[in-house]
Amino acid sequence: MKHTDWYKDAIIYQIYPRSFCDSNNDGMGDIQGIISKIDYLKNLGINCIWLSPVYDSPQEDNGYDISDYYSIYKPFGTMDDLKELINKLHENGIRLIMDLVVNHTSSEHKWFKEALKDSNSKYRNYYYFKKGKGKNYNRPPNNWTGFFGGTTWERVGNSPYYYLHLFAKGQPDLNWENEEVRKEVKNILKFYLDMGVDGFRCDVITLISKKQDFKNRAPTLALCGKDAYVNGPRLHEFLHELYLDVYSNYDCMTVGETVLSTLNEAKELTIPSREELSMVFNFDHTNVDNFFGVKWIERKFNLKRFKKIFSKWQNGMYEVNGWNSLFIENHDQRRSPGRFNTSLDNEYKDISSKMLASTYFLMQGTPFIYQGQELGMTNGDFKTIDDFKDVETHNIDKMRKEIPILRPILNKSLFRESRDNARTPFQWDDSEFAGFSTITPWIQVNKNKKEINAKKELQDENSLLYYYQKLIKLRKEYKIIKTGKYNDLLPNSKYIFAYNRKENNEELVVISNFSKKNIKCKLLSKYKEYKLLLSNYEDNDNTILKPYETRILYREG
Ligand code: ISL
Repeated sequence: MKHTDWYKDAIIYQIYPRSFCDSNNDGMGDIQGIISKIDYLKNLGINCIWLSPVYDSPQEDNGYDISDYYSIYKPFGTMDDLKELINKLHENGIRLIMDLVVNHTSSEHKWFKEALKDSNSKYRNYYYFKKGKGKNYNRPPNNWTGFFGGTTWERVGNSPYYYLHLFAKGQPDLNWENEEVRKEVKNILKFYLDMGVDGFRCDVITLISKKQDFKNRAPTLALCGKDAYVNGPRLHEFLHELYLDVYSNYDCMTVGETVLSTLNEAKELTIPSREELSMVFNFDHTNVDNFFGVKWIERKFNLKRFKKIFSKWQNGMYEVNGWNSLFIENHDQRRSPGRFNTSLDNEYKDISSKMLASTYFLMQGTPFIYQGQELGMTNGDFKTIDDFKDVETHNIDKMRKEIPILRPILNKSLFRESRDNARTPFQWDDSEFAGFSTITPWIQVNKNKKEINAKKELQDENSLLYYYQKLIKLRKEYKIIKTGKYNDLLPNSKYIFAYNRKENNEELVVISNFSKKNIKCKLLSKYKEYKLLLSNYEDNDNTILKPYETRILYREG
């Protein structure tokens, strides 16, 4: 099978299955629900789906804790449902990539259960078990801290041993040093590729290789020990091995969730000749409004900083023929309306969302749309901590209660940053449960379902939904969006994000006003002869950009 780069033409829609569509009315989304919405997806124009985990799981982290890689979580459906989904998507020209979560398993996975039961079992070496320190081993093996707050070590009963978990307690880390573990991963990959899956979104893939010293690291405010477990010494070797033994035999793609990678590290992961990953997710731009990459510590949005990040990644990847993914939302981020200087006011909400959409969608890379983003869905309206379901939110709430110095910061950011903001049920219509289900869903429906829902937007030709449809059409029609060189046209402007994509004499220009003011812009007269491909306003002036105005302009070579 020839390994091609179809992913460069992909427009990927992320589905978070719990919250997309509930076909059997048990309050939780499922695979048949997705099948029932294929026409909606086709109409939007996307040609690939990233499906967040549907494998069997106790759901401590909504499926990112897998207890059996070879079966489907019952409330989501069966393996036959998954096969039906793949076939029906393929019949409609839509590919499917699965979420590959292999940095850790669930603590309910049979490997881990065996490892706990018998310290001589071969499965003990599938994970990291280390002796604690101090009298009675009552201190963890080292001072590393994890992604959901607190130590990365959980003691096994009263034994001297602790196991490593970079995420929740129920997510023990796999030991990739062990060749048997890598064989298991390859078998999982082959199983799904043979079934017809087109690739994988590789969860926290940059964490799979750990420095083996397991020593203390200098204390830090954010993640302590990250130099020991991010981009570890054997990361490239492991990924290349997967490529040679599995990926190269299929026409598939991989996108790595490369948390905490620098541009140079990410380049190495995606340069095609190195045969590791097809592309990467970097989070520099979603960290623009926090300090130290810690979302709980808010930082004022700054457009110049935002633009600088994009220039760096666009140009950096272009130079080495690497490949970016383009996104502004996912299941771990809060919703974008009201973020990145966009507006939540009725008057400008859709206009500014269209502006943000044009700006990120036409860069070089593969664009992703997270379910509901195309409607302008907003953060949930949670009132008390009990309204939240997310394990991270509850862990951080615990820290807030236990560590007084963190309280003022977390009081401000906990509700705003909770991942559940992006996980409320998809708003299909304005009925009681937003057409997602006929009974109370697993997490509350957003009150604004009356104003924001798919049914309404499908009837309004000026909706955000149709704007995304138009952007997708542009990407399919203008090859320069795939190949042209990126160039920031106004790096010093505080209000305008303007860039072009150039190849020979052909040029595509995107000009966006990230403010609520009318802004004078000299570029408008410079490009006045260019063809206007799309804008969020009907009349465009030659000198002034209206509030949140965006224009996409084009000149043939
Ligand atoms: O959401 C985050 C913290 O607020 C991120 O740091 C996130 O934990 C990180 O991007 C890794 O995310 C992925 O792996 C996690 C899972 O909980 C996330 O949903 C997934 O996207 C563990 O599998």
